[in-house]
Amino acid sequence: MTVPRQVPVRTQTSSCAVACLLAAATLAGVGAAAQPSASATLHACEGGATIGTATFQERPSGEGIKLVDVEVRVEGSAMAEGPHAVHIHETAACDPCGAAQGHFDPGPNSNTNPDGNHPFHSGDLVNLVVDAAGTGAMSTTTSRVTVSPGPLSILDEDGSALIIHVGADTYCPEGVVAGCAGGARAACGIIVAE
Ligand SMILES: [Cu+2]
Repeated sequence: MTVPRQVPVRTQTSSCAVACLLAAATLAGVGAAAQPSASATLHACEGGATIGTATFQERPSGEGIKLVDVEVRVEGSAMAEGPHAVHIHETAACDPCGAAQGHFDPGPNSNTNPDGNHPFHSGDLVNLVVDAAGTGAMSTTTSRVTVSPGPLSILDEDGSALIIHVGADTYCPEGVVAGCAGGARAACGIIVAE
């Protein structure tokens, strides 16, 4: 009677020891390489005040596809209440905000035209909703871009910028309609590797 009881106890202790070692190794960062990440400090297009941040955290999906978690936060009074289009634009330049050029859309069939190829660009994201106090947060995940090097990397030769627009992104359901991707630019941040 005693022996059968001891066997499961020893087994449990043994598996616990392995699990504890793995947990400790994970906590210490051993065996888990840091995933590529990037960030941008967002400035108002008029006046240049700092109004928020954007972060880009890459991670592998269960199938090994690269996913990027994007988080955007703004505060202050620079942004009007309501939804605002958010995109990754094709050039790391914000002075003026138009210097960020069109939407990030690499590849042999690239079409960075903001309204003319929307919402099909690689850099198209989702609306940021700002409250009456000027505070807003947006969180989304995209598989259209990567932070790590490669054909979809937002840290390519000329870099990229995150743009928040004055208007909402309608995602252009009617095709090419002026302003359907958010219209004028409200804020911009150059994306830099972390
Ligand atoms: Cu845009």
